[in-house]
Amino acid sequence: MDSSRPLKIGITCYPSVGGSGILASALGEELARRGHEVHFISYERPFRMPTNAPRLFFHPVVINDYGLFKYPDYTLPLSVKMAEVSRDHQLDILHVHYAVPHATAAILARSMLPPEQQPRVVTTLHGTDTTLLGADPGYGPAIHHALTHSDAVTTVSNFLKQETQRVLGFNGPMEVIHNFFEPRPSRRSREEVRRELGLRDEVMILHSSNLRPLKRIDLLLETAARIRPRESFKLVILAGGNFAPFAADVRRLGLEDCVIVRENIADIEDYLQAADLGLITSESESFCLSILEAMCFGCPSIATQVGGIPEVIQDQITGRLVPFGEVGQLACAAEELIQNSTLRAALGRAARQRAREMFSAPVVVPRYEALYRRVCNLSSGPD
Ligand code: GMT
Repeated sequence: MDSSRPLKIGITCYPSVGGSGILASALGEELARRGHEVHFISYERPFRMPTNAPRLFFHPVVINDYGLFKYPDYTLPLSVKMAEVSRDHQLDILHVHYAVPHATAAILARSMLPPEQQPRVVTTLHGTDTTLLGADPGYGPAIHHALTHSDAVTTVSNFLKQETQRVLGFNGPMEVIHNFFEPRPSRRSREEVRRELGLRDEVMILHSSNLRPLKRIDLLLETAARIRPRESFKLVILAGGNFAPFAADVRRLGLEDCVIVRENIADIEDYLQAADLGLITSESESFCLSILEAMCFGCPSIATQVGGIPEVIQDQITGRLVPFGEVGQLACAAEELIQNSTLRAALGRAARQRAREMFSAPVVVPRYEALYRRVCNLSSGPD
């Protein structure tokens, strides 16, 4: 068999704004660019998935909301669609991002097919599928089962690998493949974006997240409220979701003039290139793709020292790490980097270089390709 032939790969992810969906879309795009045929299977076209790209296809899962069910079921129609696409397009691989319910659906889909039509199942764990749902007795055993029956399991950080062993008691092989980010060209200049945001000489502090409770937006706003002088910065929040529930906190802390919010932005690069400093106050994070996105634009971040973040930021070299919950220390670090533009630029340069050397598509995507070939027995030798 030709060990270098292009592969046929199905990818399932959450299509909405979120790290795992963004990573999965980018991976599909890069794989198609490298000559593989990629089939996305999900309930909606993934956010940021390009339209009209060669070798890139989307197969929607149709969910019927039967009156009989109190809660509509997604796992079964997803598994039926996965089996159908695998059979019709002779998929080599089904690569699922985020275990629940995608890995379970893939295992079921594979078992619906005769052996000669069965794709290999690769499961990538992204974070809360282990750290949150893995600890839930209603999900944990199903996740463990799906991992045990996957042909390969990957995690996006060493931290997440260890957590998967600890929380789920899963001791099978797991390969750590860190996330990557390849920025698209921005549509507007840095000046245009800063003008839109009403920025003059202030340092633009960027926070980009889906605002879930573990992002600790309360601590983000408290940190901003402690930074002095107030006129030295603006906090721009790119919210993957509705910011309205936090508006009262912005008013209570007197931050109305310092905080600018943009919701569900697709052209994230426009804002990344305009930013000077990232700020992340999460209580848990397996990797934190938004830190990497900023690094690619030479923008260093100040972040909490939790989970996989120390695998992304090296303290004092490519950014700043602060113990979780220490808003005073977060604010001090921000003040230092607002005032010291030379230090900020040096951290930013090192951050950009690290992003290129460790977390770029040319470094990371071949690791997935090698894994696919290995599980399909197409490896021509040790990689
Ligand atoms: O909670 C989120 O941010 C969403 C979640 C997801 O699956 O979309 O993010 C996880 O995956 C990202 C991509 O691998 C990681 O960068 C995030 O750190 C991780 N989130 C958590 O672990 C909380």
